[in-house]
Parts: sequence; structure tokens; C-alpha cells
Amino acid sequence: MKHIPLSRITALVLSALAVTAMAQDKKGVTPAESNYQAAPSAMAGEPMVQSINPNAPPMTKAEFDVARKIYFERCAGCHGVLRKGATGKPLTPDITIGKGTDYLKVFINYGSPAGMPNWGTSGELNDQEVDLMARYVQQDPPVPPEYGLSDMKSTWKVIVPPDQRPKKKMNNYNIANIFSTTLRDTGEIALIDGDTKQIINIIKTGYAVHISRMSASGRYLLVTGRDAKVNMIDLWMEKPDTVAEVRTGLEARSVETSKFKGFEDKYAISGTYWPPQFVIMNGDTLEPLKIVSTRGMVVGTQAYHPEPRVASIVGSHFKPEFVVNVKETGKTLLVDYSNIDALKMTEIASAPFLHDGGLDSTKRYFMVAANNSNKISVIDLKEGKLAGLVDVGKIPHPGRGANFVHPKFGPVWATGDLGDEFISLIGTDPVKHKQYAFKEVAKLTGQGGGALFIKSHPKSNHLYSDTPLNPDPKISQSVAVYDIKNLAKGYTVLPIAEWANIKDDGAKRVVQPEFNKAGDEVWFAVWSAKNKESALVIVDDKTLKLKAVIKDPRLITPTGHFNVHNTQHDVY
Ligand code: DHE
Repeated sequence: MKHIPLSRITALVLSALAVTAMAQDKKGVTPAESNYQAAPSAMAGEPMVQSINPNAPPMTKAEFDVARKIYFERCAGCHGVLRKGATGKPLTPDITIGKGTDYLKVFINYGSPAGMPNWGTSGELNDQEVDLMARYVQQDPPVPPEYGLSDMKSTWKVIVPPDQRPKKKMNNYNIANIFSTTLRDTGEIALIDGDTKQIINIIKTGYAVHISRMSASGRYLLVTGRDAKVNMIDLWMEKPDTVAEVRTGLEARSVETSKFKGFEDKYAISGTYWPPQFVIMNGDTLEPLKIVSTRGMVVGTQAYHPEPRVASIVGSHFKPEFVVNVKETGKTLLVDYSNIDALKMTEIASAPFLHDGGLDSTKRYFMVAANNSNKISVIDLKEGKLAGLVDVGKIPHPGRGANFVHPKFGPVWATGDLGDEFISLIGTDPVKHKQYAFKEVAKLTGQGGGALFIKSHPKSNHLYSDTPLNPDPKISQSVAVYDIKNLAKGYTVLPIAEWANIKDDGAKRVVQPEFNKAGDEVWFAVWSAKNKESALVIVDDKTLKLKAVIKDPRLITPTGHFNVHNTQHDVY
């Protein structure tokens, strides 16, 4: 064993103690929040060539492969595929070799106040694995393969060609009120009839399925997995099912369709984390047509970033444009799809780590969280420019956010925060409420940090905020509801998980409020591990009383849910 001088051991112990003390002090960043970013990457199983740095401690091929798998399962979400740093610090050999194996082991063991989880002391990694990872991050990062048109085409399947699909709706479902529920760990979605609360179909989708979006006509549902597999589901079929599918990369989070008048259902778009790019596809077959890389310069520093991931995408209602948000470079691309052979793009720079967001009530402004910059960027989709950059709380996480009319400030859009207990209200009406437009006009206090999604509806007087990542089960298993007409009154707590009446000891995290079409019911997922019971709980929006619980052994790890009408028309 290598001899370590006493002074070095003392320094390491002191640094470990300091890290532990600070980690205990820190408010808001919990292991759950850090782990949230570090969901297993679909690339953990991808073969990659072992890269050897002669100055790094040696590793066998077998060790390298185990460490690479752990890295993609736990670390890539924050530190990036190429370890250039994203929401986590860069971990390239020019930095890590100088720190040395012992120092790195302390950090991996104890975590850091900046949000690095304590992988060792939490028991997630054993001593051997901690040692392996400390040596691994000193090697040159292996580069996953690129994914071009021929790769996409080799996965592309049109299961039912457009001319063999129904010419009219072949079922009796009230399609506008169907919900698509993510069944995360089984890689499936459940289509649920919002009127009868019956499951219509369970459809196999991509790995760790992530979101659903609707085509402009309301006929096609598009679903993306984290492995970048996109499913196109035809809701007109007698039993709605997949009619086309394609894999657009190795890792993805977003999918959307063209919504501008004259282009309804013409195009779909998938944005990928790896490779860092987006692809425009044919709207009724998913044939990949045009791939655009997002590699480029970071706003501000203008330093090159090799893997700026594509985060949220929305279809503009004002122009034939996709609004593509590029996380690490902090740029929103307005991609004009009116002529994809002579593609025009407007690049709007705001702040790094653009993540999730939604439209204001007029659909003119896209409000997107620059999450680790603690800002909301406001993109004017009519003028094609930045309308505002608003300072909010710690790590804003709106989902698509919530629009409502505030008694004093007029139309506002709201976001909750992952890193603190506040909800920010931002004025969105530059015409009649100019003095409040694109400013944080008020902060509401919520149940605590760990908020992910917030929701309202034009027909509702309520604002709902979940807190599924809060460390306190009382808070992660309930939601806060505000009376929009009397926000000063504070919030009412609805014990959603308790209402689900689940007998076992699952995590029962309550996640994502979503309204039905009429705007008089709110749906929540009660999300437990895949070997525990989960449920959907439906609340009557007028009375705030329990209306229904949906349980079924097939509802495994439900997380997001998307109402057809509200998703199609961007109602939230
Ligand atoms: Fe999500 C939306 C990325 C973890 C549930 N998530 C999004 C979007 C992005 C994103 C970029 C916006 C898509 C859009 O609008 O086009 N999510 C990521 C991650 O990178 C992250 C942090 C870690 C990861 O490796 O995936 C992550 N997300 C999660 C979860 O753990 C959640 C809570 C449960 C799950 O199903 O995995 C989760 N994300 C969701 C949901 C939406 C979403 C439900 C859609 C919200 C909406 O209202 O539209």
C-alpha cells in the first residue's frame, strides 16, 4: 500500500470534517435533490472505448467498465457525459489528477455543500467503489458514439402507415380528457380515460420514460424515453396504440410537435442530451429529416462547450418555430421550420442551465428556468427576443409553471423552487400591468424545498404546489393549495398520499398536479418504488375533497401525467 504522510492524512481528515459539517449546515440541498439530477443515464449500458491517461492511477479494463457504468448511472447527470461540468463541477484529468486519489475519495465519500451527494457515507457506494471512482475520474473521459441520420433510420419503424390508419375516430373515448401517465420504471405509459377513470391501454415506450406531448390536432400523442426512443400513439384507433417509433440519440428528455397554423401535425421534434442535438421529424411517420447540433459557446464566458444538452422544447403559436432550450450554453434557439432545407435560427442568450418552462396565458412569452442560475428567462416569441431575465429563488423548477390572474398584479406566471420553500410570481402583462411585467412581484411561502411542479387552470381559483423531493415525508406526501383570491391566507395542506390509503411503506411521493379538461379535477401521482404500491389520486377542485383513487397493479412508478386537451392547447 502507498505510504501517505501524516500531514496529508490530517489535512484529509480535516477537509472531511469540514465537508461533513458544511453538508449538515446547508439548507435546501438534500441528497434527494442532488440525486434527482443524477437519475440513471440510458448510456450506462453503451459500449465505449477505455481511455487511458498515463498520469492517472492504473485501472484494469474490468475496473474501468464497472466505474464507467457507475459514472453513467450516478454522476453523468450533474457532471456531464464528457465530465466538462454541468450543474456539478468539471471532472477532467487536468483538474482531478492534481487533486489525487485520496483527496477525491474524501469528496466522493462525504459529498460537498455545493450539492455533491455523500456517496460513501450514505452507503450508496462501498469503499471499493469509492476507490474505483476516485481513480476513474482521473482517466480521460470515454466518448460515447455520435448518432446520425443512418443510426436513427435503422431504428425507425412505421408500424401502421398513415394511409392504413383510421380516417375518423374509431372509439367512444372522450379523447380530449384522456390522461397519459408516465410509468417510469417499467418504460410504459398508461392511457387513462379521464371520464371513467379506467385504464384504456398500457403501452411499451422507451427506457425510464419521461414526458408526453400532444400533436396540434389532438390526434397523436408523442412520448419520449430517457433512451431517446420516441413513440407516436394514434388516439383515433379503436384501442389507441403506437403507430410509429424511432430512436433519436442515446439520451433524451424532450419531444414536441409543430403547433403554428398551417403546420399542424406536420413536424415533430426530439431534443437529445447525447449527442447534444435536436432532430426535426415528419409529423405523421417520425421519419428523421433534419439534425442540428447544439455544440457551441456558453453565454457570458463564450467558452466552447462540447455537450450542451437540449432541455425543454415548446412549439410556438406565433410563428412556425420550435423553441429549443439548450441547457449548458444558456441559449434559446427559435428554430424556423417553414423551410427545413434552409433552416433559420434565432439564438437568444440568457443564462446557463436552461431546464423546464412553459408559456404565459397569452402564449406569447416562454418562461424558462435557468435553474442553477436561479433565474427565469422570458422569451418573447412574437418579437424573437429576450423580454426579461428575472431573479427568483434557489433552483426554480416550474414544470410548465402556472398561470393565473392576481388580484393586484394582473396575469402572473408562477414557479416553485427545488432549493428553497418559496414560490415566485412573475407579472406577464406588459400592456395593462406594465410596471409588474417580467419582474418577481411576490413570493409565496410553501411547505418547504423539493418542489417540482405547480399548476392552476383558467377555470380554477386554486394554485397547487407539490414538494416530492422534500426530505420530510409529511411534506413530500402532501401538496399545498392556495386560494388565488386570498393568497395572504397562506396554504391548505392536502394529505394526498394518506388519501391513497396505500398499506405498504413506499416513498409515496406526491408528484405533478394536472387538471382534467373541464378544470374541475386535479390529478396527482403517488409515486413509490417499483416493488411497492403506487396510485393516482383525484381531488375535486371546488371542494378540495378526495374524489377518486385509481389503483391497479399495472400502475408501477407513476410520475408525470398529461391531459390531452391541456397539453394540446398549453393550458396550465
Ligand atoms: Fe424531468 C420535464 C429533465 C428528472 C418528471 N424534465 C422535464 C424537462 C426536462 C427534464 C428537460 C422539460 C421537457 C420539455 O418540456 O420539453 N428531469 C430532467 C432531468 O435531467 C432530470 C433532472 C434527471 C434525469 O436524469 O432525468 C429529471 N423528471 C425527473 C424526475 O425524477 C421526475 C420527477 C420523475 C420521472 O418521471 O422521471 C421527472 N420531468 C418530469 C415531468 C416533466 C419533466 C413530469 C414534465 C412536466 C410538465 O408539466 O410538462
